[in-house]
Amino acid sequence: MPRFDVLTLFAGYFEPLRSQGICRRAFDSGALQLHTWNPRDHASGAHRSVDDRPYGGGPGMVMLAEPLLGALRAAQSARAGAGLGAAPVLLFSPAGRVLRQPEVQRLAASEGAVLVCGRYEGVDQRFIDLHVDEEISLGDFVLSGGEIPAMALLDAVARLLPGVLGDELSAQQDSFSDGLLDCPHYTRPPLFETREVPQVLMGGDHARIARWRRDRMLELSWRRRPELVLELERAGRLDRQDLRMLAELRARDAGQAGAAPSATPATPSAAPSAAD
Ligand code: 9D3
Repeated sequence: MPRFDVLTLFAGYFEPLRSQGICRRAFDSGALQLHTWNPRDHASGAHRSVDDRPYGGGPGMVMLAEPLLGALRAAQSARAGAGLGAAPVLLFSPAGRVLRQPEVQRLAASEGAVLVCGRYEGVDQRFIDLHVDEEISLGDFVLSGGEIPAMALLDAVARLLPGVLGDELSAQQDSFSDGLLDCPHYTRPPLFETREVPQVLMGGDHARIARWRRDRMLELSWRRRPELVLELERAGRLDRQDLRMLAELRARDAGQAGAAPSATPATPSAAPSAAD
């Protein structure tokens, strides 16, 4: 049962998680615990400042180390009082490593973590050096702070907790838990505008349906995210039929003689044909 302690100047961001959707179910059932700590409650001086101008000049403000440390000590003390060990301290920062599902899975199976939400231009580097175990980013775009990334992490953890989704299978089977993009899905009606549902899904041959879905996952991943397929191949996580499909996809690419994949990968040198 993970517990998360969030250091934030804006605890109000987290209220909707407590009152709506999957996260609410996780909190209500006790499968997930959330506490917030405001650095301002640990700030000193008449103005209770939590930020100041950067040494060396430049734009924006920097979060002070001392109020963050006060909030961190309060959080770790409360965790110790609840019988928990020292938790890892994760800072949300655009300079962090991009969050991926294996880390979400580890956190869901753990006692939780302290999540530090940065604001302004950043956090005094000495707090990071001395007290942060890991920096996490949501990707290469600019937000105004770490609160939304923290909420994203909590949502991703909540849906993995036993009894929360009500459907244990979808958490296990979905995109990324096995390292590929998901296959396309269809429901009624059988004919929509000009398009029919693929015939294989309308028959009852479950082995054929499973193979068709796996092939579509491989095909879509190969076109949009070839590095995901290459990683599974490298790790020996593709079976014989997967490898046959992959050989066919490579043959198609070769047949198109240098034609770009339909969604060009971020790095042209990482295109499928360059990697084998
Ligand atoms: C000019 C340098 N900027 C870095 C891109 C400064 C800066 C911008 C925005 C520093 C911090 C922020 C606030 N962003 C986060 O705290 C943040 C974030 C993000 O902006 N994008 C993706 N993931 C994350 S995790 C935390």
